[in-house]
Amino acid sequence: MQMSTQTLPSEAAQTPVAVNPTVAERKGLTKKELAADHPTWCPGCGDFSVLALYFKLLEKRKLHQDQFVSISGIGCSSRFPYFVQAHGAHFIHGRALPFATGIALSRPDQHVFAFSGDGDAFSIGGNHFSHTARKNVNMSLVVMDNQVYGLTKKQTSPTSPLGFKSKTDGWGAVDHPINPLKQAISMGATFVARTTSTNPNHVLAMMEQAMDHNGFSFIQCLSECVEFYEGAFDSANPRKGGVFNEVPKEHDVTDEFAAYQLASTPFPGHFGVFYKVNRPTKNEKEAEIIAKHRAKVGEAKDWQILQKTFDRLK
Ligand SMILES: Cc1ncc(C[n+]2csc(CCOP(=O)(O)OP(=O)(O)O)c2C)c(N)n1
Ligand code: SF4
Ligand SMILES: [Mg+2]
Repeated sequence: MQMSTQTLPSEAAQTPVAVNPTVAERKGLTKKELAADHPTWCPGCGDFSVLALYFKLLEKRKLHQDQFVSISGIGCSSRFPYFVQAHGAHFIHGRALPFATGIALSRPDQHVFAFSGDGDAFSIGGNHFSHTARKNVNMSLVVMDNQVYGLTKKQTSPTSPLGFKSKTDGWGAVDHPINPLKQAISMGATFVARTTSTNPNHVLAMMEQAMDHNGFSFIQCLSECVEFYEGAFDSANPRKGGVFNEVPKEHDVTDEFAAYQLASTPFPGHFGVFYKVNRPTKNEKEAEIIAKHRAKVGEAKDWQILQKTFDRLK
């Protein structure tokens, strides 16, 4: 068979794309250019704030549409990518992370942001949350935690507190809620932070740090569902008589045990970075294996290697 020397998209994806100088000189995008559609969330939903701060982050870091992707699962919060005028996908319920992993591993030129809800990330997608954390895939996950299933109109979620009355727990929730921070730390996430949508500067600061982290960065962002769990986070909001306690300055973010202990503080707990360490990412490990293998096959292109493999199977 005659083999063409054409470069396939997957081959181009192996090496970070050299930034075209004219592109580098481009001005950062504005919120107006980044906003795709008017969000269909209920007026007052906490998710509006997270979206506005994501636009701010993209504006501030001068990211263009060809440098990032936004991936989500299903839920009110997961509508997120619809509202961003850039590459993204609103994927299957609970499956944002495997989809995002595929992009992260094959497109090192992209920063991958995943957005999820507490049901999407910790219930149906709980296994993916654990495994993406332990694999340390290079991406940022923001979970808009409203402690309820919003889209499906008020079912108990894995973070709903004991006694929460919902359509699935008419007498009040009886199941012990999960603590996403403790779960992320114990599963091997290398960046774990907590914020709340009512503190915009803090949300932006956490998103920036998450984005700058090399590895799996996870942010639990409290984001009120005004329709089905109104007032859930008042005790964390000084404007509603609550307290916003930052992670103490003396906290050592590399101390796993200290992070775990701090994450055990009863609600409203602390806000900030709980844990941050450096560990080789899955991206780096796979790139190393590919580079080693590539050295053995000389200049052969991906599809030529694949063809050889198929030929051997004939
Ligand atoms: C496989 C599958 N199971 C169940 C559903 C129904 N469903 C859609 S969203 C959702 C829960 C959403 O809750 P959450 O992730 O907390 O997002 P929120 O709406 O609160 O932002 C459920 C159960 C679905 N779409 N797909
Ligand atoms: S139902 Fe709740 S989570 Fe969904 S858009 Fe309305 S306020 Fe937001
Ligand atoms: Mg929810």
